[in-house]
Amino acid sequence: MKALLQQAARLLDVQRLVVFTGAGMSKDSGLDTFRDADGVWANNAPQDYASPEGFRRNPRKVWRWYAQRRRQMLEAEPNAGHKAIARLDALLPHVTVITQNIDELHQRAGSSRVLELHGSVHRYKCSKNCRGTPTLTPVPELTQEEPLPCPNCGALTRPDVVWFGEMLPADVWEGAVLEIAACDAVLVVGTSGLVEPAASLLWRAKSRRKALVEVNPEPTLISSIADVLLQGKAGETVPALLAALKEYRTGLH
Ligand code: BJW
Repeated sequence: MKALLQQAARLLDVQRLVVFTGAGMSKDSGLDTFRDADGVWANNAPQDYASPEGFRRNPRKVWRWYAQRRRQMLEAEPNAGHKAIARLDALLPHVTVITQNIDELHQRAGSSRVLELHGSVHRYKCSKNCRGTPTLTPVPELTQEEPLPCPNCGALTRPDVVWFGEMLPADVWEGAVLEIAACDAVLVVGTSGLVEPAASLLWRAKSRRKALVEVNPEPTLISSIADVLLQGKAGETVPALLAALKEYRTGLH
């Protein structure tokens, strides 16, 4: 593992780094992934809880499910992996986190540039997209069990997250594409790489010859294009990688 960490550190000592994360990033904070055996989809069908059709069929059920997950996410703390990623801001000139997660744990750990591809559980919006809903909402309102009406048009509100069949927020997507084009290397942590168009960013990076380092306990679809696979948990392996990067930089001076 030491040699792999050193190899990864050499690849990540760059001017512009993208850190691309998925649900495995927050597993060591006690939050479930989606597709692992004990994951979110094991007991909850995605078409019922993460699709516009599911919300139309039973808005109350979906709202309650997100209220419960929101509480879990509020109670969770950033793990050592989130904190190590935040510390990269002080080590490298330009670090952008592109996350599929909706838990805001990167922001709470202190990362300064975070692009949320799939939104945030801590915001809500009008289900009819009338654009009258505030984007930032006080937490007490969001922990309530019944769907709130949109203050602008009266339609039901919904979590500001991206469900299957929905477009990603255009400004965030464009920002992510630009960051991938401009970066020198990508650190990928805790994603299966199964969900599009998010995963296509990694293939785009590869086709532009960016270095790719992956952290995951299991090989994934992305492992085939990674220059280095660090097989391990985010909460342990990312801090070890940060230490290796610091050591590598010290050796250079
Ligand atoms: C650890 C660990 C530890 C464990 N440490 N690691 C092209 C081809 C095929 C399908 C499509 C395609 N283009 C679009 C689609 C359809 C669809 C899609 O991708 N489907 C696939 C599943 C087949 N995509 C969409 O619908 C997207 N929209 C779209 O494409 O719009 C354009 C369009 C519109 C209309 C018509 C057609 C096209 C939207 C996708 C939205 C995804 N939303 C969700 C829910 C968000 C809200 C919520 O949280 O409730 O986002 S689904 C879920 O998956 C969530 C995640 O962000 C996302 C990715 O999952 P992630 O993070 O990778 O988690 P897992 O569980 O898959 O993996 C966890 C990993 O962690 C594993 O590898 C573990 O080993 C690892 N791990 N412990 C580190 N301790």
